[in-house]
Amino acid sequence: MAIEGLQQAREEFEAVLAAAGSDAARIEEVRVRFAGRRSGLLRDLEDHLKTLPRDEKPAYGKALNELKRLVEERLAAAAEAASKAAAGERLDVTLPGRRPPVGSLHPVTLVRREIEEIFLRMGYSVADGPEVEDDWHNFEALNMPPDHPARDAQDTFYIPGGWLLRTHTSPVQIHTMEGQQPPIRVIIPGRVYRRDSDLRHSPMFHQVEGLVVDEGITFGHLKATLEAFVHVLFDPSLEVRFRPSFFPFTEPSAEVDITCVLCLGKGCGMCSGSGWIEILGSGMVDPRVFRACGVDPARYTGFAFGCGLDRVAVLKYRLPDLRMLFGGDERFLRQLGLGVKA
Ligand code: 2NL
Repeated sequence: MAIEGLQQAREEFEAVLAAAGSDAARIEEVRVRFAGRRSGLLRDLEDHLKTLPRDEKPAYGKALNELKRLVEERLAAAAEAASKAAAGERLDVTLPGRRPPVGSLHPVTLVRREIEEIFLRMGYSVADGPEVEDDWHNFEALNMPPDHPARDAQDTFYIPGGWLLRTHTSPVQIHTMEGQQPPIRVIIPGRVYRRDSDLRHSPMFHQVEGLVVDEGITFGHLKATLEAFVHVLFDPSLEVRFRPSFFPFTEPSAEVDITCVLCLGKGCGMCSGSGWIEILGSGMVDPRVFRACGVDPARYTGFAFGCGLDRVAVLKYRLPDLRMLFGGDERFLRQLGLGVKA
């Protein structure tokens, strides 16, 4: 066999190896056929070399060595590619499973539940109502006539057909009084909506409001109740102060401040240097609100209050930005130590 025979052997090898693809067993068959030590084709060609005349040996031997090297290299490369492909497909059933991340309750939910617990222990019930309301329940019955500034289209999301997204949870209290005579002791947590969006405002936020109506309810009841509430919610060592204020639905009205929970009264960024943090709005229910709901203001008095849940969450969890509560970033919950354990 002359040198052309080697060329033919090479072409055949390349064709057969290509046909084997990444099938390890077929690559092994190709190896045995061409490079097998006992009966491979290369071995036969070596035997043939020995039978050649002396002057033909050098050229043939050189070409044969080149062919051997090529066969070895191609076989090694094919075997490696095959083993990589196999590893990619392999399923190791002994690997431990991945734990699904375990979630946690949102800080606003935790704060809401905590507040519900405090008032349930004081004998209140928890009520809820629709987030889409009519003008009467959200404004008119709360002593906010059509020209009242709080009704400005800037603040309220209106829905075609005379509906709106409630701007506070007070309409639920109106429904409560419409449907039930006193005594009433109720709190209403829920989502509320205002056209407001900046560092401290989100267009959707959470409120809890409370309402107590009975014979003989006084501002003293309001003070004692709200003092007890903030002492349990934050800390009994905090000072509480009542500051005169105005709301259309209460008279008199007061805002409630507590010692700043961050600086304990020294003054910091959170309290704008004042040492006090506003935590509640409150007041004695205006007789006009009672009349609008069919409650007799000659017989009954009552107090009401409102508190922003998101703000309480910011204070309790020391959040630098209120918007973190609404970002839906699970890293945020993990950082708070509230959950999403991997
Ligand atoms: C605040 C102020 C307040 C009320 C809410 C209320 C409800 C009825 C009658 C009278 Cl049905 N008042 N709610 C009263 C005073 C203040 O909230 O700053 N909220 C975050």
